Amino acid sequence: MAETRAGFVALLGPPNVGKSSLLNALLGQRLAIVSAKPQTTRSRILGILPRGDAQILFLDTPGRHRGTKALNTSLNAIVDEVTRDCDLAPAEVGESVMPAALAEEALPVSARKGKGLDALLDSIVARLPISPPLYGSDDLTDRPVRFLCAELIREAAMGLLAEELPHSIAVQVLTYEEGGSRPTRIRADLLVERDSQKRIVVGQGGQKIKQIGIRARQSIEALIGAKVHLELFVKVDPQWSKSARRMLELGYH
Ligand SMILES: Nc1nc2c(ncn2[C@@H]2O[C@H](COP(=O)(O)OP(=O)(O)OP(=O)(O)O)[C@@H](O)[C@H]2O)c(=O)[nH]1
Ligand SMILES: [Mg+2]
Repeated sequence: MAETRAGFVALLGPPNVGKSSLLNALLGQRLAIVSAKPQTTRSRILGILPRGDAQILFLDTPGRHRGTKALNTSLNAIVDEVTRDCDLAPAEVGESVMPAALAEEALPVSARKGKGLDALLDSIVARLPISPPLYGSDDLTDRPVRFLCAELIREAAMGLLAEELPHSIAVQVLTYEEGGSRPTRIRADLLVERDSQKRIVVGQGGQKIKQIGIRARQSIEALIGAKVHLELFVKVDPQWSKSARRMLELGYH
């Protein structure tokens, strides 16, 4: 029997350097959300890639950053945990992201142009432990589809809102009902921390939340391959980024 390999490969690095973009490029699928603003990723995102006889288990992580809010502490704890538990991690975490211990060996990659990805994957596979596959052959991630939908809604909001506000936003999917021949019906809360933020997210005459809804619906339809009816509600929840329990409920753990 052919020798199979499988292992966890961490994507580690400072905020906003392109870790999630690289994950998506390597998977050939938009799994992790991306934005031009730092602190986009808020949890460990597993992306499963079969390659020949190997199974690469990528772990996208939040960028390590300073800050003492419960959210920052919890994000850094995720980075520590993944660093400790993975089979391969960057030899040196600097400005660039290198998801493998490639001592002295540097591989130029571009997530945007899709350059260098094959060489990187070959290099990773060669370093994975001998192991049977750890997940099903069709699995893409361990996250439920409603979490991925919540993330796509947050991505749309991050893209359409100015500088500071995105960090105050969280999304919770309330209902997810597959409709058979009818559109999948999704209702979600878009949480902010203050009333003033709610006004900005709703926008004049509800224009901003309408734009967020349209963009998010298109991304979700592309993900699940079905028509979607999306309803968004903007709510003030001053506690979400201060409470560990609340963050767990939101899937940021
Ligand atoms: N030109 C170029 N831009 C890139 C590339 N990869 C990512 N970017 C851009 O860099 C920005 C950050 O990308 P993300 O993938 O969200 O970065 P991240 O490291 O996951 O960020 P955090 O989750 O906030 O730590 C986005 O605007 C991307 O479009 C690349 O290969 N080339
Ligand atoms: Mg990210």
